[in-house]
Amino acid sequence: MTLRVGVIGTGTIGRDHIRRLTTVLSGAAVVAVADIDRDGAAAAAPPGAETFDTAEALIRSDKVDAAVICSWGPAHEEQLLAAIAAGKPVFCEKPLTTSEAAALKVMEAETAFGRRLVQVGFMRRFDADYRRLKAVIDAGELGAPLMFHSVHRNASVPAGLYTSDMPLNDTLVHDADVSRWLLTDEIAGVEVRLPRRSRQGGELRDPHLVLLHMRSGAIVDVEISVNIAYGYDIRGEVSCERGVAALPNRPATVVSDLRGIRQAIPEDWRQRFVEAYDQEFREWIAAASAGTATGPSTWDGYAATLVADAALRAVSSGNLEPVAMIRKPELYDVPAAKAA
Ligand code: NAD
Ligand code: ISE
Repeated sequence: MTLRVGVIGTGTIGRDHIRRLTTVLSGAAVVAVADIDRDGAAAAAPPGAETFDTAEALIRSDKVDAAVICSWGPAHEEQLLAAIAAGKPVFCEKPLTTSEAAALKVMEAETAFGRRLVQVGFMRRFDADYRRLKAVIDAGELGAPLMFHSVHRNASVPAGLYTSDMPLNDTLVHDADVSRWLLTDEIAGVEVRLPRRSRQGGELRDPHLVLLHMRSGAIVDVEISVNIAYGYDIRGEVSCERGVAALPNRPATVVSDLRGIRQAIPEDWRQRFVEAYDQEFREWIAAASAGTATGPSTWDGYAATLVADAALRAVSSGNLEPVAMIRKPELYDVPAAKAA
């Protein structure tokens, strides 16, 4: 059976996901697209796919079995609620929502439905290097994880569109999610320090040094630099009681010439995580074809939203801001070892 997918939001990542669903992966076909920019949607539609005027019409259509949401964060809530109301599996790019209240609404709707329908786009959980790192920590030979050093560097972000809150509510959410997943822990509080401002981004607040205080007492330090010019550089190292485990340097051809010896660095997230996005969608297609969702859940999206909110409060207060989660609904109580 081929899963008939409708893609909402045909901007940068929407088009990249259409490409992978259409030309890389099997088991799915993009049969519908929608975007507030209708012409953009029509241009991105693969042959034979219908262009809808609204996301809601696409979700309700009998031609569509499952939806992929790649619109801007503030639009996710309404689109997720529409997919849950239609009982259709939905992949939603991060962030799940842009407010705690919205995340709770989505969670209430999904728990009332009674079956998981939502997978959130935290693709690092599908990256082979991160999966191997987690396997080492989970094996326990190195003892308990004490510190995680996470580095998240973007070569550049779109001037004007990417605002000063976004390093925390758009970019940090990946580090927050991967910290909870890698350490099998929850984030209890957030501190933010603002180093000297980089002149690369004009008035943009950048870089940030974020401290995530985990419930276990472990501490995660995160460097967020979004205009570092040289490339997209993601690093991670976990210090445990009896050793250290780190992401490897990415393999890249070694070029030797008049300028010396060098290796290319990925330009952006599309290059660095290409295999992770492919695997993320392989697993989504399998679950959605069975009418459900696995992998990062609404609960995980809610957790990341709370961390982003706390980080933004920490910028204003200069204090350690607490993260208070509601009790986890049973629907999301997957044994840690099974969670992607
Ligand atoms: P983009 O601006 O390139 O594209 C967003 C598209 O959504 C635009 O075409 C816009 O017209 C459309 N849109 C906005 N509101 C809409 C609505 N109500 N209905 C239909 N279409 C609507 O942005 P992007 O970089 O493609 O990011 C899209 C989403 O993907 C964001 O949530 C972003 O955080 C996320 N993202 C995730 C990753 C990742 O690594 N997982 C990487 C990039 C972006
Ligand atoms: C973008 O939306 C992503 O999700 C990327 O993975 C991240 O590195 C970037 O900073 C975000 O803007």
